[in-house]
Amino acid sequence: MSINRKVQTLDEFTMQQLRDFPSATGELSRLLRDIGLAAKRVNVEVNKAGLVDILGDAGETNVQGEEVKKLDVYANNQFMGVLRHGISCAGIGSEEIDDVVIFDDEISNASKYVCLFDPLDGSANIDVNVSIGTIFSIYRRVSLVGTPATNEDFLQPGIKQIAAGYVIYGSSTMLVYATRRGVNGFTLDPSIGEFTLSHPDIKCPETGRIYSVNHGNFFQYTEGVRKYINECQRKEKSNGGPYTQRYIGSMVADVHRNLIKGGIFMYPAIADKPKGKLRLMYECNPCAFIIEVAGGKATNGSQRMLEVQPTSLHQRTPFFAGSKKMMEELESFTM
Ligand code: P6P
Repeated sequence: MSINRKVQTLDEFTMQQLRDFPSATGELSRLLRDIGLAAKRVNVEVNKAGLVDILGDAGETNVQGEEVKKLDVYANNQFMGVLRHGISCAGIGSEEIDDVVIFDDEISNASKYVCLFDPLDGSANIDVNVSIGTIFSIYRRVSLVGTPATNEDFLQPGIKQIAAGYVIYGSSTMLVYATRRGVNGFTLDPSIGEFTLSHPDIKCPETGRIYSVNHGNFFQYTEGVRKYINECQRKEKSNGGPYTQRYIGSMVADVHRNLIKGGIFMYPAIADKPKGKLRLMYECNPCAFIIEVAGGKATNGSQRMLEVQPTSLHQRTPFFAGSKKMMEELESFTM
């Protein structure tokens, strides 16, 4: 009986990766399957957010001091729940929770991975139906497997990531993840309720014509960033007219567009956010990992993003990432 291999589901894809590496334990495949399950559950709620009273503030504020939307809470609980009840994760760090959560049960302690995630990034866009996303990052533990995970397992530089990815809840729902072997995109097929391989071996175009930045903060940026933005707008550019400016205000959507079409995304430091706005551990490092594996570059404005040594779970960082040549053009103005 021939099995329809034309449409490979996420689980079939990760199983195939396992076949290619017989020494692998299958833990990463199971972890990715757990993340895919939580993403499908979140997707259902995101898709009907306008229909039921799940909008609006949950009346709480999260560790960031931001008003928490009910979907934030739901998404956080879904991802934490599947990972806690799975068999491949020793603990998690979440944008929604002050400290890391060590699962500390026999099965979880025997897991070799920990996971960090922003369960629903861009949640301010929920009420206006703009694409939002989940971002996740997977590390191998540095603490002894068989014992409870420790803080050090989470505060590792991005270069140590085993895998990283995002889910974009947009016109379609996609899960994109990277390992060192490559970046692959899976589109949710509602007819079978599975993520199916739709974007194999994604490469970030070496250059592009889209620059993505919040122009409202222009006069707060450094001189070098301002000069680069002016360069993007210059008419008589050697490679044609001015670039196109696109800024969705939802990191996953902006990063995903640039990953596919080429472009550069910038969230520089500004006066009231001297260390930037975006979070190193569960927003910038996973996106930087994906962009680099796909052939692009990512920095904090002065250093390769993946080499930054973290000091705290929720630390912020300036973030510049995208097509290699556009990043090099930026660096000619800023570094
Ligand atoms: P600003 C959404 O709140 C978010 O964290 C990212 O998804 C997005 O890229 C950024 O903030 C937008 O921030 O200050 O431009 O609205």
